[in-house]
Amino acid sequence: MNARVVIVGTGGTIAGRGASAAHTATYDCSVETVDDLLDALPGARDLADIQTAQLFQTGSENFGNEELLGLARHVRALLKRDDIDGVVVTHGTDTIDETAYFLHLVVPSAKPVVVVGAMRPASALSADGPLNLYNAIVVASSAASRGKGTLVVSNDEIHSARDVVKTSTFKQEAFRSTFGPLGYVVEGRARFYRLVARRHTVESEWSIDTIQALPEVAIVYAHGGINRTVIEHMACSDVDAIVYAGTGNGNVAHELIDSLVKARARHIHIVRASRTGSGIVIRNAAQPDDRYGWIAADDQVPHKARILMMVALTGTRTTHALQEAFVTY
Ligand code: DAS
Repeated sequence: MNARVVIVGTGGTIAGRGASAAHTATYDCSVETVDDLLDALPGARDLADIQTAQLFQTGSENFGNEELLGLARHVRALLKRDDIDGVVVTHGTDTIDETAYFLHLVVPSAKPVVVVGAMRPASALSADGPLNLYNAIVVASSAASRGKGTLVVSNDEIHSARDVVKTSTFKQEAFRSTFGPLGYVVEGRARFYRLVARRHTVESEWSIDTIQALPEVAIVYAHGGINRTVIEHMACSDVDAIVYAGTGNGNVAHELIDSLVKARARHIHIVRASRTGSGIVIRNAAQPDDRYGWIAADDQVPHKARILMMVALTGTRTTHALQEAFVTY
């Protein structure tokens, strides 16, 4: 019996259309519906019994907390059904790594959830969307994908939502996982070679079933000559936490330390991450985190540290428990 898969459309370049086939980087985003994409995909209906749902139709740069919550609730409701075996989400690539990580943390199901996008619009020469979508259906239909957390499929690779990051504005090989992809999809077959060790989905302590709203977590990007006013403004706002995308090992310029310490005294959590894009931010190394009550982001890039922090703050406000989240997930 074929697997029963629902494809949830949210827009993005995968649903984009350009003025001509030569327009690979300038186009209207989020034009084609998920049914249009499926109808244009030869052999897709042989892979699985497919249903579709158009949840949003927007570029992923427009995703806010309401979209994250709405999508997670929708996916969760689908996966609770006995007549659904897996879900594919078509999504813009700009924030696909954030959305996938959110689903990975809050949707407590072992059934496969595969998030897929494209770097070229559907109308372009050598559009990557059709094969990416085909491969995503393959992965969502495969029993081998169960229990592996939310997956991102792109360019023949299967990435864990925990690790994957978008690293290029235009290249088809735009996605990278520090420790490599979990596997490949080749000629209609998902092949897995490794697993992530960190907790997710059914082992996660958080669930979209109980999350009503998400806290406000902002990111400040470090640069030479940075001025403290941005931190001081944030400290007077409604933010619950600041992820500081520091230089190197999450280093904080002398100019900012006092402002960040004062923000923490106002119950705003401070997470030290790194703007380098890879590596570990080590606790109490570059800064005395214990003394300041700050959190080190381990190996999460700033925009994914923000997702984890938002989710973790729904369950706890203690620095110790929040720090534990960064070494557990
Ligand atoms: N407009 C962007 C987005 O929706 C680009 C893309 O999908 O690749 O994320």
